Amino acid sequence: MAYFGEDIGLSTHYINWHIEYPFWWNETFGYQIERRGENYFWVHHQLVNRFEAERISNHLQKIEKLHWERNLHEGFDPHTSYKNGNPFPFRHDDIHIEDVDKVAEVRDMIVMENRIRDAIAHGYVIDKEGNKVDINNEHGIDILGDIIESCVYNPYNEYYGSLHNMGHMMLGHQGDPHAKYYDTPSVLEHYETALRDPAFYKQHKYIDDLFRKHKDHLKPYSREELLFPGVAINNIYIDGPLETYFEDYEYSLMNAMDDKEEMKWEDKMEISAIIPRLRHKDFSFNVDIMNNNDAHKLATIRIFAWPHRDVNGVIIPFNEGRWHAIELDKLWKELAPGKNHMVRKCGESSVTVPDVPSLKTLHEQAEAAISRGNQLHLDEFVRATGLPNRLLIPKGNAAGVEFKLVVAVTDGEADSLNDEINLTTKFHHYGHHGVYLDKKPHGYPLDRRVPDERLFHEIPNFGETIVKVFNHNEHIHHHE
Ligand SMILES: [Cu+2]
Repeated sequence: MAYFGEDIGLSTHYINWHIEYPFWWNETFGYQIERRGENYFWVHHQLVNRFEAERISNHLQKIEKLHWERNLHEGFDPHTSYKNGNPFPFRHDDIHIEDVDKVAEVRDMIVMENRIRDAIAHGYVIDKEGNKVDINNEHGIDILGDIIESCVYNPYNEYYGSLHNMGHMMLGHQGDPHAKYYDTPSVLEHYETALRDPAFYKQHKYIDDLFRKHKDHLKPYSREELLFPGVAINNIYIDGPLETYFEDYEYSLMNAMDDKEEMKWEDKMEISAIIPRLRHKDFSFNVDIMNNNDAHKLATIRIFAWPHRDVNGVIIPFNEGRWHAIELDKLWKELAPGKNHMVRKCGESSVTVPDVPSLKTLHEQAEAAISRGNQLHLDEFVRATGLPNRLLIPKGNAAGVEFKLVVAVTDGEADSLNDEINLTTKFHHYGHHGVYLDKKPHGYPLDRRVPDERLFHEIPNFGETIVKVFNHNEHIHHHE
């Protein structure tokens, strides 16, 4: 499973998301970030779901969520040190979670958790002035996210604390809670490295569970809300293999080298690392959509998948699976009257981005552009918050891992925030400068509980099929 947590592109996604959505952001910086708390929920929800899908691919049980009063089974040694030579703290297996000096007591964490659980059960939070703020609505997840992380938008920081940020510090220092040997921040306290520690996924599964409790309080979507009149999906299929493989990837480390005067590097000396990373072969999503209206219709097309079976081969029920869905793509498409055939290439997925080139590559491209008198084009790297496209589909395995692929075609006119997105092909998945372009909640229409799955099967503008993802232990080596 290290290929997932140690993937440089995945950590780049995570840090870029945090740069776009800093927890310390407030209006004095120029704009308000819309749906900040919901976005926080969604980015972590997707990481947890993707991690679980990778675990199933590797025949592993699902993640056990964190429990403050139980032992933490997974240890972690980051094998990493700071520039001044101080090592990052490590943690043994099976430790009993303890109070951490200058951070918090275990009891504090439990109290914070219980206050949040109370708020969810009541359906409201309390702000600093003692007012009740209703959260049993579409925007409640925003307030809950602000409270759990917590960010500056937290309505009552002193009361609800900071379950997530403080939790990271608590877990990160369990190897040495009284700072006898280490007083350096742990991997969990840096966005660049947090995804490496398995405790990250345990803590986020625990937080995800709180969000689910809240979402389960909301009224399920009705047939009327879900229908897109006159529009039907006739067929869904994948063109090309759903197959992953590993490749060796050479990454220049020149930007990480000590460049102090006394370090005399030979000219043209190069240092790089070769790391295996996951990729997938090319495929495309194909959807036949019928538009029985006389007019053109703008449609939002939402593509999700979840593991069809658990690690024991038991089919995951619809209402459970939909919570574990990974988002594969979201796009807008103009439907002509009559039959429409949509082909969407895997590389176009709006939830993903290309890998950022190394500093060395950027340097070379810049030099080349200057010598030719050209502009340097880096447009494809502008929307940096997405997941690496290489990780669009989970690894799968030799026998093939079954996924339920769900496509929902909804009314684009009603869903989109402005006309601009209808024209642009570049959709900023996590919003752009604080504005989020899709009016529907993240994960719609699978974000709320589905008491009777027949409703979903009967909606003509929704469709589903089963696909298999393979990995035949193929590894493309770097050396000849
Ligand atoms: Cu976190």
